[in-house]
Amino acid sequence: TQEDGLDSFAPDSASIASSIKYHSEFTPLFSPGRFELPKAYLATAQSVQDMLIINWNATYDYYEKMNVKQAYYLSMEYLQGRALLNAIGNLELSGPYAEALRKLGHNLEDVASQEPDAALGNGGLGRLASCFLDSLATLNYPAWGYGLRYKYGLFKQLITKDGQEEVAENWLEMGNPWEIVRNDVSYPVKFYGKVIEGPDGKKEWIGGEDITAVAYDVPIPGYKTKTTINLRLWSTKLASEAFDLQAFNTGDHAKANKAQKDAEKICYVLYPGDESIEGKTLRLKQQYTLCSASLQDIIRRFERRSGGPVNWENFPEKVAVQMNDTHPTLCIPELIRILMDVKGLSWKEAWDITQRTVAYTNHTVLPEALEKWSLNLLKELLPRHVQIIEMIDEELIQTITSEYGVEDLDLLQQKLKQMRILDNVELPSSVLELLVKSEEKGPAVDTIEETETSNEGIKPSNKKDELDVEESETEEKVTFEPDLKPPEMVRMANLCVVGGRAVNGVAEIHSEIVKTDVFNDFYGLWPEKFQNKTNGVTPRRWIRFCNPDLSNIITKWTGTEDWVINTEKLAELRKFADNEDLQSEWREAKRRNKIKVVSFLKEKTGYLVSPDAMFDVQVKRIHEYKRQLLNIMGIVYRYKKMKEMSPDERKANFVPRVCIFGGKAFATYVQAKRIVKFITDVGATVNHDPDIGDLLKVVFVPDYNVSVAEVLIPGSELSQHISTAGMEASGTSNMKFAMNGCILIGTLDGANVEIREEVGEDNFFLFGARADEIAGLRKERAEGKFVPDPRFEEVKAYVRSGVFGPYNYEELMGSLEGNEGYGRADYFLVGKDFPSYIECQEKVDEAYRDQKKWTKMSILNTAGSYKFSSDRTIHEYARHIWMIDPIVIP
Ligand code: DL6
Repeated sequence: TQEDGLDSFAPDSASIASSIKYHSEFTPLFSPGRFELPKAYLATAQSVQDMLIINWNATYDYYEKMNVKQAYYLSMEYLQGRALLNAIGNLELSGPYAEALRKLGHNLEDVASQEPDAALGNGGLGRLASCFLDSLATLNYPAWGYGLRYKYGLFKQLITKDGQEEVAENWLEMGNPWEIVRNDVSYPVKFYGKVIEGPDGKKEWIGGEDITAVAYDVPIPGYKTKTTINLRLWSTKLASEAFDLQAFNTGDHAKANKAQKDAEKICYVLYPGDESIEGKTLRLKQQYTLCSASLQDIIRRFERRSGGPVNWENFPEKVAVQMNDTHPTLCIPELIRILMDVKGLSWKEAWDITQRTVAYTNHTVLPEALEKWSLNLLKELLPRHVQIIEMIDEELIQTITSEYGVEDLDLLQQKLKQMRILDNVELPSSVLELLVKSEEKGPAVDTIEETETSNEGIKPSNKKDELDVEESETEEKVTFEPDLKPPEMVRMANLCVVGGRAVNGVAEIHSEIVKTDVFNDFYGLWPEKFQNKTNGVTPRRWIRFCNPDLSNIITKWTGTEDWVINTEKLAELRKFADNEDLQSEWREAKRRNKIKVVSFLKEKTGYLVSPDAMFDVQVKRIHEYKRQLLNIMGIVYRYKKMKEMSPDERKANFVPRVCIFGGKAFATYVQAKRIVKFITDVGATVNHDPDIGDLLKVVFVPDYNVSVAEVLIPGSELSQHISTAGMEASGTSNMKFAMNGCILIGTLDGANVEIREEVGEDNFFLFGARADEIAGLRKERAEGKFVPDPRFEEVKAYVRSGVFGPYNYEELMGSLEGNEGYGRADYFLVGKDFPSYIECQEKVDEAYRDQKKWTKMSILNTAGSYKFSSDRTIHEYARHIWMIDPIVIP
């Protein structure tokens, strides 16, 4: 069996210690003869990497030999976090490594804490990609990840008296022992230039700027298996022949260096600011680099494995490409370009192969996050791709026209307007003629209308612009004179839906919204394309390794460690939920984890909190739709009520709480940064208030990342997932918290809906409006019919009274009211959900007072979380979208 295979190679602590010592001799950077923590970390990591490389080679060789069908996951983000404990855990070598390091004078945890987080992602989307890699390897699926090797990870967040500040996170400063630079694997990537047509009609893209993408491979080990897959990250540099030696030699060093820097900067940072044209260009260059280098690599592998003459028809039988959101959309025209222009296939063949190869996952319904790019910018940067996109658009126009016919011209025009890939671009003459002909018999042809303004890229920026964008959709349709023509745009999501063989949402409710709202027209055309794949998280990192205490208890009570792979076994805990022994072991484990959180908070924030209080946590990106503002307004209400009571009343009425927040606001998202400032100001007041003491503490943990989550989640008791219903696609931290026996307070949104079904409605604190009520409630608000709850008014007035310091909260409070200049009134319905939220929080206090009841709820959360393993999700992708089978490495 695989496990026997692993056992026979399993090194003991003595051989591990000698490997670590060997590497410490050859680890650069640190003084010889000394074996301090940073050096111990690098040497330990290198000794682990040796083992990973052996398995990684074996995996790769076997795939090559068997010519398996492989899935390729293309993602701009991977939030890998730290690798050391995860790798030795998956190799089942945690014990021997701990012992080896002890012999060498170190503790494994201290050594592991030296590792910087690999934070090549922004939030849930990137962490999902990383969980998927772990599951793919664990389940022996032949699959790889492709991404970019950003020089700087997501920014480091500092919390100062002014709120959030961002500084660059140089995660590669000490070198990265987990990567292998592959100077033997590199590809040219072209930008700009022009397209010429040969005598045979063949198109050639020439001139422009050429850079080189170099592969950096990161082995990803599976749990208890030899399978070790690859995460291939591209880094960019100047093609060596492109260095301007003449300029350099004549002393124009700046000129010679510029091209070099321009090439390298593509991989400097994730999501560079895109307000400027330079920023937009850079983002587009990043996306194209990922797509072009990855596809060239995939195609080269396909050709090599074909072994003889290549049958391109077979490409989709060997390759499945998954686009993680719309960032890798350029895969579609790039695959077509290579097949047509380089491999000589016809348009029809290339388009057919592409549609059978790529698939698209949608991760958001927020209109501002559905990417659109300026057609002009694309034409300049990728002229050949625009020609291909135009061909796809024409093909789509024909499909729409034959689907809806010309009987109802208004309907046809509306569908074309909504569904076309090219927005605000004139229809091809053939269709225009058709419309004009029909118009002679019936209604008039519409000219271009403005429904939306330019809104490119993922733009978590100042929401005020976004509000303005949305509002324009409800305005009267305007016919533009030619000189006021709205910008011509390419809608990437539409291109993904048209080009993809499958389109999936990431939780049941989200996939329904995708079908009935976001892509409803496409669903009408191709219902068979649409699927749901509810997200999941890896139980290895998110229980087994981050919560060893709870893991041991689960293993003891389920009688096996199998649950780490077969999470259905967790459900067996249900039958012991009332058992007093399990309950007391469960509570003790939670308390030990809370004590770890206490030291962590002290170290990171200086605040000392009591482990006897309830730990109430909201950690996620800061965004208005996630409603950290609702949480903190609820806390302010609690604080105000406490202040109004006598000390005895206070104690009798409130369960002591530590309210913990963490998360980053996108650097240009002004409103999110105001929310961070507000939370920290409330903390500064409440935490120093002698009347309150341990009854209430509010702590903002700076620089939230994967490692911080690994400490906080096991020690949490209540966690908040309180987005405006219909706006959170899924959420994945909700799954991690439930797995770790934390009870959720939340709305019926994203995966909350399914979590509540699984853990039981009595074990989930539900409040707030449902998704199908939101549109009506917004309308009611806009019409001035909403009557706010007096308790909400009281809280706003309290904040405005200056209790929390001199900062001007007018903008923040005003946004909850829709005053002049704040856009739509309380778009995220904080005021509407506030009463049911604070009433639900009273129920939370009541439940917590009964510790037996609470512990039972906690056990039932872990027991009911089995569905949310990313193993289940990956099996579903493999079977329903990629059509790949597991293959065990002999
Ligand atoms: O699917 C992973 C994750 C979901 O759990 C979150 O609900 C969703 O917000 C997130 N989406 C994104 C894409 N955002 N944009 N743009 O990060 O995906």
